[in-house]
Amino acid sequence: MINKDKNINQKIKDFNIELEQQLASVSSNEQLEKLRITFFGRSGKLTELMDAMKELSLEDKKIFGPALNQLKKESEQNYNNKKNNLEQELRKLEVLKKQQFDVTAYKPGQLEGSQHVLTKVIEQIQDIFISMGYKIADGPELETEFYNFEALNIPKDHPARDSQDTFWFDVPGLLLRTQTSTIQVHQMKTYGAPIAAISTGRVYRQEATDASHDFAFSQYEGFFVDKNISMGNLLATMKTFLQEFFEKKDIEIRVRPGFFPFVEPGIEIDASCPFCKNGCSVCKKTRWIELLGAGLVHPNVLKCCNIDPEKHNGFAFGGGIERLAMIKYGINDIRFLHGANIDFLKQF
Ligand code: FA5
Repeated sequence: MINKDKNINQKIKDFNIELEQQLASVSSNEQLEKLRITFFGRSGKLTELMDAMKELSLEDKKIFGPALNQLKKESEQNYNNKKNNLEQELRKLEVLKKQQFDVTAYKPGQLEGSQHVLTKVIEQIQDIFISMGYKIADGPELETEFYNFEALNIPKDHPARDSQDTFWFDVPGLLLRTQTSTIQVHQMKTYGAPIAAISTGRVYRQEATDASHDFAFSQYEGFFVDKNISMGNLLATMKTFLQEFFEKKDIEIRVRPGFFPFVEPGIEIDASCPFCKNGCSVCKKTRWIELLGAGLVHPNVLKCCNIDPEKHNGFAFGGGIERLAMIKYGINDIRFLHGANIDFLKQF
């Protein structure tokens, strides 16, 4: 019995010393969990001691029972204190790490972001027109029937509405704009004449997708309203713009009559297809790619914007931004521009 007494007493002491030493060296949650299993787990050191109690006589149990209960209470308390302290320390470390995190640090070999080619083209368009004295204008993508059609001289029964199959909302009269020409109306209504502005943005049309068409694409729209503006001014502006944009590269341009209800007369400008000599899927075997529409602003549009067509007139033009990017950078499918293929995007 005496041997057993010494044995349990010694075991309690050893347990305490060992626990103290190991708790002091713990510095992570993983280490603390290992310690918990070793000392307080189902077959851990504390359970071993408790099991040893079962072997004792009733008399010895009375002596060692309270000592073991005290050991259990105190050791678990020590463990919990360590756990709380460790949690606080780790939290402090985490905060310190975040404070010291250098967002500007360069990691070699890291994939670098770059400007999307369409953003690049948008900036090039804006730069050219800013240099000609135009201001930048913007307008909403969610539009009303009035700004997308009526104000642009396209009345309810006009066939032009069929040609631009529209994404309509459940709310009557609301739609996704089919063209950025809506912006000229917003601008002229707000600022009157004279005005010269360039705008860019997304437009949406319910149409099938192919190498040169998508159902969502980007357009630019420019307009200049002042006094005595002529087709000559429009053609000179378009020539300057296209020469600057294509950096005077050998791109052939052709001008032909075109119909848009909001201009009179109207024209369309095409560029020779840079992808083929005898016709391909991008130019639909015509050798020409339609670049933009333009013309002198229709008097009805000016009137609708409270501008007197007897005093002021002007021109407007608008085209596809993807088309410009495709021709300038030799991209033969518009869908590349709307995808997220990193290898493709990295080239620009
Ligand atoms: C218009 O949208 C007129 N607002 C342009 C305009 C402005 C005319 C001002 C007169 C005065 P159109 O529907 O033709 O016109 O489209 C203009 C250009 O957008 C086209 O020349 C072409 O470059 C581009 N485009 C048209 N449909 C698509 C499409 N589905 N995907 C990509 N680009 C397109």
